[in-house]
Amino acid sequence: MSTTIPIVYSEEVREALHERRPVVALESNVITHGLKYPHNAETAHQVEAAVRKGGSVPATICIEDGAIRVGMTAADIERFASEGGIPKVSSRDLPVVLARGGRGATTVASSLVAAELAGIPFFSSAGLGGVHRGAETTMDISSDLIQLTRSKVAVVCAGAKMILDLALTMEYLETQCVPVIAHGSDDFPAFYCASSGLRAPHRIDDEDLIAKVVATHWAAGHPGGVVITTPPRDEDAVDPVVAEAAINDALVQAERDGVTGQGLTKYLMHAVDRATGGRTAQANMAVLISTAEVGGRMAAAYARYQS
Ligand code: PSU
Ligand code: MN
Repeated sequence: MSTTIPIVYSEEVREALHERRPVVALESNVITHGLKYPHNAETAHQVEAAVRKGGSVPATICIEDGAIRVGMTAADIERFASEGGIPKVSSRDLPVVLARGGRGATTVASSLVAAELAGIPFFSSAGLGGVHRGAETTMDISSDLIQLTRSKVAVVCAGAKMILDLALTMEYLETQCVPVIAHGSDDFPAFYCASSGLRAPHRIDDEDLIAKVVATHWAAGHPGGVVITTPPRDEDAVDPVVAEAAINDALVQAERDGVTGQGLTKYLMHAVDRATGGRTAQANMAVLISTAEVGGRMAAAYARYQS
């Protein structure tokens, strides 16, 4: 028996793909696990509006009734935002949740799987998962990075989450042959902050040239993605000294509470939000939105390049 993965498209996304108009895939784990209600629902809608402003059609992805939804409806977003207990589904969980007819919120990694299956070459989120601090003993490396080596999807983001070891994250991407292109800055951004202190291997401000780089990567036979970074806007960025202090405290708390595995990213992000009086959550929302607009422009540039 051959198995096909059920995919349910929203009308708008189906039409856009049919007419070869640009589409940007978006994750849903940030709705269920990243932000609190009702900010999560409001932000998800603002992210979609930002993709449109950039010139593309948004396709927020989730799993419902054992099918991949590509293009969540407003009702889907409200349900995911307000109901507790919807599981985080990363790549390793995807076949189990689909085969069981279950539901879940997709991470960057599983959203990339879904985007490629749906024929969407661009994805946007605020920050990638990456190599965690202390990974030399815990081996905690986000499957977001591994999936980038396996799915032909370009990812537009404000770098990787600052709670991570960003130098090791960059090393990993280099080792795994994933191109990193910085748009609008010399450095790899740190999600809440404009710079991680690490220089990006390439800076390209011309969006049409970035589209050509993505097309060239795939023409050369690479089976994976490309990371395109865009820094947070000055008015949204958090003071790096404040963020770093909060992260260090959060790491100590996580160790004390024995938090490891798939719950760690959420635990750390929320601890940092509390320590900064919500400042980082605010930045997270703003960066999701500003990044989505850039993602919309990049996907549009890629569609122009392809035509
Ligand atoms: N928690 C948040 N915001 C997020 C995530 C978790 O406050 O954005 C996410 C993203 O969905 C990302 C995932 O893909 O966490 C990475 O998790 P892990 O480090 O467990 O791979
Ligand atoms: Mn992990």
